[in-house]
Amino acid sequence: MTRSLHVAAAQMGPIPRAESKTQTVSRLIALLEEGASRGVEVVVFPELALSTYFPRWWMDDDADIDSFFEAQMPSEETQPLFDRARELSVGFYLGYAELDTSGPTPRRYNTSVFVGPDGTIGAKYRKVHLPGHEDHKKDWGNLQQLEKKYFEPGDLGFPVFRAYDGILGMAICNDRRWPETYRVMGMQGVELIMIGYNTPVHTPGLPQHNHLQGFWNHLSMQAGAYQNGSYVVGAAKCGHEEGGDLIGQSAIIAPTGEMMAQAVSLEDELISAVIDLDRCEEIKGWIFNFEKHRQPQHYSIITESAGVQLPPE
Ligand code: CDT
Repeated sequence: MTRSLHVAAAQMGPIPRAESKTQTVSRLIALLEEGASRGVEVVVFPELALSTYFPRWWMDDDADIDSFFEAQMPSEETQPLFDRARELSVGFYLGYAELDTSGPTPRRYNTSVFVGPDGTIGAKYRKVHLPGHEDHKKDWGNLQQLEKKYFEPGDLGFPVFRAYDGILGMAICNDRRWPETYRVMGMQGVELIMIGYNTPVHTPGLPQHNHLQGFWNHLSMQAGAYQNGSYVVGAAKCGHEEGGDLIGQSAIIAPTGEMMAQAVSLEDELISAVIDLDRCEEIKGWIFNFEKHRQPQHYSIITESAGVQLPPE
């Protein structure tokens, strides 16, 4: 093994609305410390890891909404996590709600950062694929998916970056269902894709999908890993949270699509595996050798339109 890396997914159980950010950050630090005690070098935390999954609620009051967002990263509350990571020399991926006040109007994004083992932010990603709706579906109660109300689509694309002698990238929750997410990073040579998620078991009106959520979770991440010859680490926030159930099944997936580790609870749980980034080449250099086998002249419909273009009647 020449480019080995010890990676972890730090799954989190439910975060009640009443839990303070300081309490939540102490849970993150406990998971980080467990990782460090095992020799883990990089920990992937969930999407929106600093609060409950607030897009389930319709909120009108700006102060209520702002309470879930971070105008600074690190903030006063999250600084202890950054400090502990630096002391332990452990890097991490952290999902949070970002309030960007750098321009003339404030903007809100569903964001993740990669923080290197030196405790500084090395890369940022803003969620591109926002699920759900922006209208108030009152009869859905606390099972709404109001990401389109609270966030705007990310404006940073799918950047990859060099760290740990490899090429790393990030995605957030719903992004993991889209092959484009993985391919755009695959085209930049990505070797480890870090993904945090909050996925409800139940979508109102579709009870027939409840038992499939776990299947789709792994199906998407395993396919994305294999088809791009990249490791994928997916970290869930899960369990019974504010009246709704979120799936778990955090996973570490090899570039062959094989499952290397999987969470077995719906609580705070750290899973880890030693990966070999050199194994990406088994897939990237053969069956999915893009340079040799891709035929981009036939793929233009993918970037020319978002919607389906039906054939003439
Ligand atoms: N957080 C997030 O993106 N959740 C979505 C729910 C989809 S249901 C409209 C997901 O893809 O898991």
